[in-house]
Amino acid sequence: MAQNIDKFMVQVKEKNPGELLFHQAVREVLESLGPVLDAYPEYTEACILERIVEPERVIIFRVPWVDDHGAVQINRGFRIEMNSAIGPYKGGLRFHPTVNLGLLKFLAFEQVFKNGLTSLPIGGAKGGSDFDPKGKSDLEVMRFCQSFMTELFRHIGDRTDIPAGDIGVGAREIGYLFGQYKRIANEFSGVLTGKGVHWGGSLIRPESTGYGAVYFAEEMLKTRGESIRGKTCLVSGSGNVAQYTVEKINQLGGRAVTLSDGDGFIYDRDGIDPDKLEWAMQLKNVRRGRIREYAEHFKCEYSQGKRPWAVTGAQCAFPSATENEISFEDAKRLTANGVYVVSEGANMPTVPEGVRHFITKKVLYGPGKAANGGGVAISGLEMAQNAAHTSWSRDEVDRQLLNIMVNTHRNCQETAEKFGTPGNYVNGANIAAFLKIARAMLDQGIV
Ligand code: NDP
Ligand code: 2IT
Repeated sequence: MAQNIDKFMVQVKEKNPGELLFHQAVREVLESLGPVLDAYPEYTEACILERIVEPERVIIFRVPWVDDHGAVQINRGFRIEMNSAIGPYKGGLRFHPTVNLGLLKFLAFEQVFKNGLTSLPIGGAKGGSDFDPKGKSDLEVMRFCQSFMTELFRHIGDRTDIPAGDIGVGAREIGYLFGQYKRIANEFSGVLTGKGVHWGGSLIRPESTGYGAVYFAEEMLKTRGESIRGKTCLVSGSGNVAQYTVEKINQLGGRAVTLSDGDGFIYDRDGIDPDKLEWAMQLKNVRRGRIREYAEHFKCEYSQGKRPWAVTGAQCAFPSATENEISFEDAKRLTANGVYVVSEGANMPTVPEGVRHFITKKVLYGPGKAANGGGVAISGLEMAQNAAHTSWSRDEVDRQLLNIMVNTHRNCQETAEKFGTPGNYVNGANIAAFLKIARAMLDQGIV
């Protein structure tokens, strides 16, 4: 199988030159699939692998806008419609200067598998722009979003492709994007998720990714008769996912001690309690400041230019910032310092050598496509509520979120066992998702 993977990867690299993150994501999935392809030769005959790595459609477009000084700015917009075998394209939009075709193809590829694990009828997509919302005024962000949607609107729809948020795209951006869609399409529909709760959004959608990553950790801990209660947790990032990860850790009796952003991290050894978290949310979501200010305000440690993985005394880690933020060295340091639970709120935050290290060390390691699926799952429930012209209570949505995370965990656990690698959630997630999507692709013929 290793030889076959190498051969397959040569083709993937030739067809997608320079897209290193995409190569990394594809290789990781392939490394899980050997036993499945042996058991089901029909998938090889039907070229499912060759098809699953090829986006169904890629849209790239110019996004011109005018800044507050009257200067013309040009960004690039993308939407990768990766796979619609089990439902309409679904996945977030990322606005960040590092956005390019390869980055979004990796995220779209991950999304296909993640969405397959939620049990909901949603295909996979990702999009975004190299636009940086940081340091821009609200009006600049609005003008950018309006220009972006003026092209994107013709490609999306509530039964075709339903974008949502990701890095740099939160409630403010979704509002501006929705406003422009409604204006030019002349329809009020569930074409985006993550909408405001007063105009079609779902309760718990903002909380869902972070809450879900903690629910997933709790399920992994249960397999050893343990829970989050009393555990010390390292959290990276300080955006949407990180904030609600900390909130749920607090609710379940754990203690989160770190938060970070692109500049550095804070270490609050007393714990980021609900009042401090509320302050951090104001800082990041309203004042749009830097995490350094938390350390100044609460008089705790701040490390410039570093990530929180060398902090000692923790048992759990929740990477919730960005891809490849846990290096091999970080992974080794984490386990040496006693961390034995890693639940990924971010997409692909651990480098491949780090993932292998966690698995060898029998860490309870929940890969992003399983552990952070709560966000897109509640997006799926937002679509269901919109389609039925109704809205469910907070408790109802949270109950469904917990249920989905428990089922995702069980599905990954049972699949890993069935295919001979008990406790390996990477294999469990990749195989369970692949089987679901591959079967649907086979049923639908050569498309
Ligand atoms: P936000 O924009 O709300 O927050 C992102 C956080 O990560 C910020 O603290 C940001 O710091 C930090 N960050 C971003 N890029 C980098 C970088 N290159 N290096 C260091 N820090 C960085 O995004 P989200 O919280 O929504 O997303 C975080 C992760 O979770 C991403 O991997 C995303 O794909 C994933 N995810 C998000 C879901 C969602 O529903 N929102 C669902 C599932 C996964 P700074 O302010 O300095 O940029
Ligand atoms: O990575 C992700 O799963 C997201 N950014 C959320 C996607 C969605 O459609 O809610």
